[in-house]
Amino acid sequence: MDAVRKTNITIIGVPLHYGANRKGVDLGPDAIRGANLQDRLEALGYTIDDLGDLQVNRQLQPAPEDEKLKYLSEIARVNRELCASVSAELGKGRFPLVLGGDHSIAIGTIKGVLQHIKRLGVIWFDAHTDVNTHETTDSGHIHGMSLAAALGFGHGDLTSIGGADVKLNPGNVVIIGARSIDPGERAFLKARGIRVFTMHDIDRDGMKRVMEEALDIVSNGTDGVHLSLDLDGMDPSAAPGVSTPVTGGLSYRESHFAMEMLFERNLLVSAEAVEVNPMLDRHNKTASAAVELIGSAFGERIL
Ligand code: B3U
Ligand code: MN
Ligand code: MN
Repeated sequence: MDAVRKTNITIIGVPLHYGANRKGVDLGPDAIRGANLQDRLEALGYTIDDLGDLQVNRQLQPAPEDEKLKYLSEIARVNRELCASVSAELGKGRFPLVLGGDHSIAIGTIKGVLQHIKRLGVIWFDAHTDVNTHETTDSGHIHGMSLAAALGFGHGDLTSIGGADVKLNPGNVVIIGARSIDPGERAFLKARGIRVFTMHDIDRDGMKRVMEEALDIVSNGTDGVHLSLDLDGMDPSAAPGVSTPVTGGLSYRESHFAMEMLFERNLLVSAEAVEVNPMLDRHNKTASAAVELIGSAFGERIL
């Protein structure tokens, strides 16, 4: 599969907030568009087709507080549609760029990519690790379960999207920027041997060494790499408009350097930017950061 070098990008918006159980993340796609995503990518020489947004039911009754899979049926339905759309675009030889929405949409994106690229590497840029299931979650928020679901763990309505046997290999996944991991997630990550580069690792070794190792892992024995960019991976000073900010995150330059290194390896086949919440933002700073990071991942250079 010829990656990166794809010049035709399809933008798909997914205005979903139910996975975060917090209003505002559903405004993410338009906030990111409003930060001039298309112009920025066109200036780099890409051709863009924006499909607009998937339909999300905005009228759901609030989920019960103790529910462990809040809004499961709508989240599963939207992700099935997203999976089909991502798969169709890849089938046309285009690069799917998905705009969230909360991080539960990674299930649909990744399952869609896996229809074409069976051996897929994933870079999961995030303050969290999103490997809860309904059995380990405290919050019942499905955005904290999406990586587990893409690996084949969790509720059948999520793991069956795009085929229950279609799933990521844990050895091809890296998480970068983690600093908030639940006890059940820690056990999951250890049991499956998923490589997590925590903020501690980045402090100790620097982003250059971390990304070199991360890129070696995701490219080894794979046919392409997906970037799942949760903006809360950045420090809240650089990206304040996210649903669940966690202090002590990646700086603006560390984040950009990671994206620049990713571009240099020419591995990407798909990407998504998630958890931008303009209701909690200032001057669209977080959506702008998302667009700038995407720019770096697609080849933008300082000089
Ligand atoms: N691990 C917690 C918190 C969380 C996960 N992802 C986000 N927050 N954005 C949970 O709810 O599963
Ligand atoms: Mn996340
Ligand atoms: Mn997160």
